Amino acid sequence: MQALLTAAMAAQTVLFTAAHASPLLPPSSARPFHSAFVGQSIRLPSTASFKLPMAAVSKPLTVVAASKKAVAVLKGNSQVEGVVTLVQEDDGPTTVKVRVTGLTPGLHGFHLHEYGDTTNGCISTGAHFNPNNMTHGAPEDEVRHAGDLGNIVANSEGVAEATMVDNQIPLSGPNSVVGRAFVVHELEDDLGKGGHELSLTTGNAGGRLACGVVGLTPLE
Ligand SMILES: [Cu+2]
Ligand SMILES: [Zn+2]
Repeated sequence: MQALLTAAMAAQTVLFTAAHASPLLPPSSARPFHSAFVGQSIRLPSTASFKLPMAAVSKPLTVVAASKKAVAVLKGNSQVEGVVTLVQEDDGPTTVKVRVTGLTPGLHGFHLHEYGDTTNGCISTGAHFNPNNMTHGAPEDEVRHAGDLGNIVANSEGVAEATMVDNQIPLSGPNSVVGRAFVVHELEDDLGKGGHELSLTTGNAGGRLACGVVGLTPLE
């Protein structure tokens, strides 16, 4: 027992002195050799390593600022409700995922309206978002409102699910749709081709069943 303790203490002393002694000894002998090398080799990497951190810093900042995600929770004066999520990478198209429940089976007009104002229900969200002064159309038409996203289709359970990719509803810039509102309608949007007096303004899609304001949400 005594022997073990002494051995352990001795081992500790050896480690201790070794840790202290070794850093002290080599520098005094190595210094004259190293200083000449270190002085020269540091100059080249120092300019290179100055550029690298700057590139590494500016790149992630650009990526973080360019990716945007938003959500709209749709509600109204009926059983109809839903959630819409929007994601945009850089200046690319916006991917819109929609899930609405409580609908009658079939087609329902689905648009982005100009205002995120629901003080008087979905009526106060205004007309279709139309920054380029166009007439109403289908999402794939050249001539359309930016907010024209066509129809969503409800199944026999009254559930409509859709994924849309669109170039006219960005989440940043002058035509950003953040702060505007999605509206789901009572009737089918005729996409401007119904011949009704409302076809070229609203697609004659009828009443507004539910709406929700687009707001930014964390990227996850
Ligand atoms: Cu609408
Ligand atoms: Zn429209």
